[in-house]
Amino acid sequence: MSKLNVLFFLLLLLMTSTASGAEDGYDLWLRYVPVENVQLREKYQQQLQNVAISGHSETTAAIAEELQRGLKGLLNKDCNIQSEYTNQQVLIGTPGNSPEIAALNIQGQLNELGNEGYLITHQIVKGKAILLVASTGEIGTLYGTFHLLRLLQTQQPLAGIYIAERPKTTHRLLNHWDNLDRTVERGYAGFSIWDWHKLPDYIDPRYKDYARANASIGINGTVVSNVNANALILTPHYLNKLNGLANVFRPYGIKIYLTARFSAPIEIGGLPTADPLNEEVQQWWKNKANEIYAIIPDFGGFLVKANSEGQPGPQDYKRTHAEGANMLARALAPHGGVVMWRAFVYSHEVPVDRALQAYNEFKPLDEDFDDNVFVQVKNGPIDFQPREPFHPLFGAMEQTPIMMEFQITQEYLGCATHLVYLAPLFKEVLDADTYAKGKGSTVAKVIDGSLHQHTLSGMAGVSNIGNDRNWTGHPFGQANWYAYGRLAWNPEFTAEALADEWIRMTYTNNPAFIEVVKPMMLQSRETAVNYMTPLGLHHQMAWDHHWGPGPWVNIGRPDWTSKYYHRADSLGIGFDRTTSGSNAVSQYFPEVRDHFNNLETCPEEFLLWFHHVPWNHPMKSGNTLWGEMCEKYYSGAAQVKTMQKDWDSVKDLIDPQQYDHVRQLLKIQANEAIWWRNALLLYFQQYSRLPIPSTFEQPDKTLEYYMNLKFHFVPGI
Ligand code: BDP
Repeated sequence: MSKLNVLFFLLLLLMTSTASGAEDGYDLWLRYVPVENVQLREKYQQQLQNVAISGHSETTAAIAEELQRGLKGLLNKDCNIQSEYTNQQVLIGTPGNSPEIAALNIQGQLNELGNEGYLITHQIVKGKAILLVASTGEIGTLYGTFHLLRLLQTQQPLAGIYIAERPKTTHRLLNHWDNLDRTVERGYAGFSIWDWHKLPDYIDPRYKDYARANASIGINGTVVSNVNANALILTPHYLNKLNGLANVFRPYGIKIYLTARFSAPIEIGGLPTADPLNEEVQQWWKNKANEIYAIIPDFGGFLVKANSEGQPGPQDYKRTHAEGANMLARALAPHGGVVMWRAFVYSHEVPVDRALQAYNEFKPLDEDFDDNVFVQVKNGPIDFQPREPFHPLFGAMEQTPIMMEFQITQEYLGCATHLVYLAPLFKEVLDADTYAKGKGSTVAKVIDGSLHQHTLSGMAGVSNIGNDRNWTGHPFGQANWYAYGRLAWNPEFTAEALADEWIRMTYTNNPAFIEVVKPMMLQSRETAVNYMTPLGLHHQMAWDHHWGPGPWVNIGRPDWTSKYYHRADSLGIGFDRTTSGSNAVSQYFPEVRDHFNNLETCPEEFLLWFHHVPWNHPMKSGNTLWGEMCEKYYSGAAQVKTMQKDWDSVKDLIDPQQYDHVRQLLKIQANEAIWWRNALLLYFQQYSRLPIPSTFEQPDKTLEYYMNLKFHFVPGI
């Protein structure tokens, strides 16, 4: 080959590899590349050559399209997919769309699994053993199909398979904090994926890929607008645009929900009031609901942030949260919609410890909410901190379905530059025991409705999705979206199992890679806690943008300052929430209250959340409190260095572009971990007046340096 030819060949190679765009992260965990184990791939090829997908709906078409795409990629071979069953090896369908499935003796089982549940097993059809993916609902068969593809992606054998799945919750939602101008509140992955200007005429292919990704993990609803709501989203102009999205999402079982600005009757309705007991206002919302359902017949309902952080609400008219929620619920009820009323409220007057306020407001209203109202509660009593004890409202409201609100976007966990796998955080909360009905009354059982026998149950996750090519900014942000959806489906899944699945589907099944990356993910949340807010510290972030450290923040309302939370003084540090302090502990059931209240039994990870502790307090490790703080901060920053080394060690095992993206972000994280460590320790040292042990590398900058850092443009505000 001449030099020119070689150059041309190389160029061609480069062009074809980038044109395929396979490794830019866009495909998420639906990365259908040939099964690495060749023997297994050949086996799958034999087992899945001919497939029948019964039915002629948009959903069954979506199933066929997904399977075609998945099998072609995974098996590296075109499969034969038909809509009529004629002796194929695989049959996907419902008793309603497939006479063969209707004739099987599995109807009782299918009924138990419900419309969204599914069965994957072998059955004899017309004398031949075939692989069956069946459900009573077509959405169930879509979920089953994604499960089947996941089995292939994670290299599971199909022989003797028996999978019976049903979601543990009825409502599994993403909450987008997306504004109409396409900025995303606390979003770090670019702008909103909703292109309002071009909708509904231009349907970005991303909408369908968004629906596919969500359906693949069982998410069945999305609130597309910010909780700090704009009433305009409820006007016909936007409702027509929403219809464009709803049409794309429907085949994938995803309903659209909207945030309802409480003052909308004034702002877009021209009424003088938004008082929920005013008949005209009630009628306005009824008309609005009718109008929405005329355009989007399967509209899901409203999410509401009211009387919180300046948002309007029923208390503006001296009405209760329940009166406000019920007014909306009654407008939606005839159409089957629900209201998700947020419990994230705290008063402007700051009368008591902010941690107490949601419980104080909502617990007395337990009997008052209509049947189609959820109260949506953040995982902890303050605000999505790196670590919080579970919110005391879990278990406390027997009559009301309580929906979990997690934050997938990393507002307080390093935005989209820190690798922090959030499943351990989610699980810590879900597995916590409320003792509401004695031992074993976990938060998971509260939110899946089983503890208090609710038919409505659910979870919401504040989305980390934006229009970045890889959706979430940090490639590992995808794992948090994934794990959230899977836990909303079943809170019993483990963080480890979900990390394992996600790694295999997103990167590789290579054990050498998994052995390194899985432990790295599982440790990463504790690492972030260590370099940000160990031992129960919380709310120590910078003013407004919440990205870097700011223990000195002392402006604005007291409960927006860091000092309000750390309470450091010459004697010690921590917020006394015991029975002799703010008494927040007493909002928990007695077993939990006593556990947290007692300095001896309070877990050290919540020590400074509940107790004000002297600097020389002896810790379990033998260190003093100050010594332990130093240890934690230094180990956090050191752990990020270890993550860097671990990641370097797997360099050759995955795509170079993917490897390099994470490598660069880890470098940022390593620097920022030191920033957090130094800023916090130097700041607290003013009070402890104790040295950072000489065994540790001393900070090379002064406290003043850190305090004077100013950032004018940080994403997410
Ligand atoms: C806080 C965020 C703020 C949100 C608020 C909420 O900083 O942007 O509006 O939560 O959940 O953590 O309403």
